Amino acid sequence: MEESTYKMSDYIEQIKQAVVDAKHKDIEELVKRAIDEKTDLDMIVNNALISAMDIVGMKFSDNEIFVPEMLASAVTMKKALGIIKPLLTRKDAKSRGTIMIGTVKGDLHDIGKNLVIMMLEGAGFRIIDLGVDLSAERAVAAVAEFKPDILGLSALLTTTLPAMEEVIKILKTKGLRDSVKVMVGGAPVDLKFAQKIGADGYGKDAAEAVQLAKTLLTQN
Ligand code: B1M
Repeated sequence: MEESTYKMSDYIEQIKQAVVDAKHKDIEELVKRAIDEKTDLDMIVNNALISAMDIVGMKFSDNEIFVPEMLASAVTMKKALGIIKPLLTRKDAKSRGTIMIGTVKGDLHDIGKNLVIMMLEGAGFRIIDLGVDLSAERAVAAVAEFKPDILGLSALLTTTLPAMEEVIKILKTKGLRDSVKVMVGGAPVDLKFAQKIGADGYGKDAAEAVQLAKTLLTQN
């Protein structure tokens, strides 16, 4: 018992460090081993991977690392998520509804969005991924074409926050605002901002995004 507890925290620490150090060649093997040893998936995601990106962000703010290193850590994290994704998503369940989701214009950060997608898929939602650098025009055209139940918008840069409001404005202009719920998220987003721009809800993290999506769909 003690040995397995030790092993689990050891794996968490090793995975976290491997992402911080951008050990992209080793990460998949390490994550597979941790999973084989029954390390908790939530702990791998939250305590190892997301914690690692927080450290990377701090190092970047302190000028200890620069964009290439930050990118290499992001690549490493994506490889780790690639191993975890099939274990979180279910293919059997009947769809709870369709969610279209993208990172707004000017913003290339997609790890958080992809994690939110993984959790939503795991909860039984059908996802249409609109990728990154999503212009308001493209988002609104996609809503008109695919008629999702929810449009999810992600932003990681304070400079790209106004792009979320732009999407909502154009939805209104085109008469589509009442046809779709809009949920927003990302590190610089908070509830106050979501309310200010007229979004239907805000998710702090992937777990909250799933809860919010379920709630929004019961309001239909
Ligand atoms: Co960038 N970057 N980055 N970056 N980057 C941040 C965001 C930053 C905080 C780093 C820092 O300074 N400490 C900073 C932003 C400062 C600010 O605006 N206040 C920053 C900067 C400045 C930049 C550049 C401008 C750097 C430069 O070029 N000088 C540049 C911008 C490029 C662009 O987008 N146009 C840039 C580039 C990059 C890379 C490309 C190198 C890489 C991204 C790779 C990729 O995503 N494919 C990168 C990375 C990796 C980061 C950090 C280190 C990590 C982001 C991440 O993946 N976090 C980040 C620092 C940090 O966040 N600590 C930083 C892990 C992820 C799981 O969390 O995305 O927050 P997060 O998602 C969470 C929640 O926010 C929420 O759920 C997720 C899961 O819990 N969530 C939602 C997210 N979307 C949601 C949607 C929802 C609901 C919840 O509903 C729809």
